[in-house]
Amino acid sequence: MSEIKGPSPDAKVDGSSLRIAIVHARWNKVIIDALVAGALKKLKEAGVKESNIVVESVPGSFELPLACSRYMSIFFVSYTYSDCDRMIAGSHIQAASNEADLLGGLNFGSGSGILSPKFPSRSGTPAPAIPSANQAFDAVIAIGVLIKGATMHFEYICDAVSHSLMKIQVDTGVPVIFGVLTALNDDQALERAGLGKGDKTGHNHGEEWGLAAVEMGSHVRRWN
Ligand code: DLZ
Repeated sequence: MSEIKGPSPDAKVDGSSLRIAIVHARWNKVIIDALVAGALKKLKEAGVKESNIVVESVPGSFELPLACSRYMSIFFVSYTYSDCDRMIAGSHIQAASNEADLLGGLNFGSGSGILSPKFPSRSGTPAPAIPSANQAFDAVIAIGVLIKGATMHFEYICDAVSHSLMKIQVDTGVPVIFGVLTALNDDQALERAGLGKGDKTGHNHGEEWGLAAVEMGSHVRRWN
């Protein structure tokens, strides 16, 4: 009996207007690199423009939730004030973040909800909530490779990271794609990046994560 896994290949979505962030850990780098490449390949095939993709790295998987949540608080701003029009776009996220600070009062991740940041206008009149189409990213792909060792470290990190990533996406309404492999040994992880040995090459799961980001990003635009 053939086993069908993963989303239907028929689910073709146009990603040409989407902005996607990939945040990846650097532990197990060979596997990470293959997964990131797989995700990028599918993003591009779906039409996501290179200029609308940002790739950021953090040391390990434990750092992924914080990085993802910060990325969601950074806006591509196309926003009109009474006395200034500004466009902040592109991949210079730190610059965008600083610029947003300068513009006054973007509320970073303090629980006020990133879809309606407090953005006071210069005249003192509260500015309207920024529509979700203007948020920095339509989806964030969190990629990490956790491989079980001799201690309980693996279990704690897997548990913390998976719960935190889920919480971030539910709390913010921005899809977080769970690209964290939780493997019991090196071979399991290699196979899931399409790097397995012999006749067990496996399949690169990064590709599904890319597709999932495009699909969820476009769903959320429609739902908002
Ligand atoms: C410490 C650690 C260990 C033992 N294993 C992994 C791993 O398999 N995959 C991974 O992404 N990160 C690992 N780390 C690092 C932690 O995720 C984290 O970076 C450090 O504990 C510092 O917070």
